[in-house]
Amino acid sequence: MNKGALALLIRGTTENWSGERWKARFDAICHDRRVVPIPEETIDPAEIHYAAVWKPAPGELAAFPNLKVIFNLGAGVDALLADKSLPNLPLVRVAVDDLTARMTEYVVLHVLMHHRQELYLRQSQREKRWAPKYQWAAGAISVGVMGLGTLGADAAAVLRRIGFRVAGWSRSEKLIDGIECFHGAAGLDAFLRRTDILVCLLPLTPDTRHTLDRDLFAKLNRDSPMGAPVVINAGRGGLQNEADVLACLDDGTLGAVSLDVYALEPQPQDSRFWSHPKVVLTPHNAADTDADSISRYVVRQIERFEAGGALDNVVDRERGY
Ligand code: NDP
Ligand code: OXD
Repeated sequence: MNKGALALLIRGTTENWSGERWKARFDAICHDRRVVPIPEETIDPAEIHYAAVWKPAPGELAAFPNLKVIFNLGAGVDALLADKSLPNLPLVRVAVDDLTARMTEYVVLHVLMHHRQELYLRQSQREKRWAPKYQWAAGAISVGVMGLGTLGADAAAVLRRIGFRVAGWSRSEKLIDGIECFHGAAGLDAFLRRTDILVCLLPLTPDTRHTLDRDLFAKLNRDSPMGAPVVINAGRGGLQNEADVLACLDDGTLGAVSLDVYALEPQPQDSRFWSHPKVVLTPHNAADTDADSISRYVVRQIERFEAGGALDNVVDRERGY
């Protein structure tokens, strides 16, 4: 009997999301299962049992009457859940070591960049100024990681290993060796008060939208050895109130930010984020999605599901992540 086909609905525009690349990777490991890029190929929609997607158009997934599982090819499912016609089927998100390691690289790079005063040092170099500033040790700096899930927990562990004082904040209570754990609304203020560098790796949900606002920034440690606190956001642009971010940089509530994600992507030419001296901008590439490891992850899950096993990393639609 024919195996149910796997539809690919990949609507990204960057090299990372090249449809041909993903199709080649899935073909190489799917053997006797058809891999069907939509809409290029014609197929009876009833033959599609699985869909691997990145930002499909609203309504596209509702066209497959025998769909059993939807695999989001990224970790964040906010764009997908915004589609009110999304079939009510198991939705699996990405959680693979490759993506986690890439995000940890980004977080460590940016925490160290601010900790080691790189913005100041590069400016001094441009001005040919030999003007070292005292460099405090990692152990003098408290990093707070918002979101202690797949990505946040790994970044926190590596920062801890480097020597930072690391805390994390999550929805549910956690116990992680070497990390001071806070949770829920009740734990937020204490978490913020001790934080010099705030790293945000939350998912974007109705509860987390615009969490990063003036009110929150004002609660970060005002006695930081760094002068003013720093914020690094690689979760989603919708987590930050962008007018507040800029105003808080201008009035000194924040010392600097590293932002990988924005409400509008790509950022428009007239955005102040491009040129603000206290902003380190990256174009939503903190953790690229690797077609090799993620196609293997999806196909492994399909095979296990067909053998009667459970799916991993199924999104809880009530929580939104
Ligand atoms: P997970 O689902 O594994 O972890 C999410 C974490 O956030 C959990 O610790 C969860 O708490 C916590 N959380 C969620 N809602 C709340 C809340 N209301 N209050 C407090 N804590 C909350 O996600 P990942 O770690 O895999 O990914 C996080 C996000 O990173 C993705 O959703 C995506 O948006 C973004 N991302 C960005 C990329 C980039 O290139 N910039 C690449 C990949 C992902 P609890 O543990 O209690 O459930
Ligand atoms: C993801 C992303 O969610 O690329 O994986 O942002």
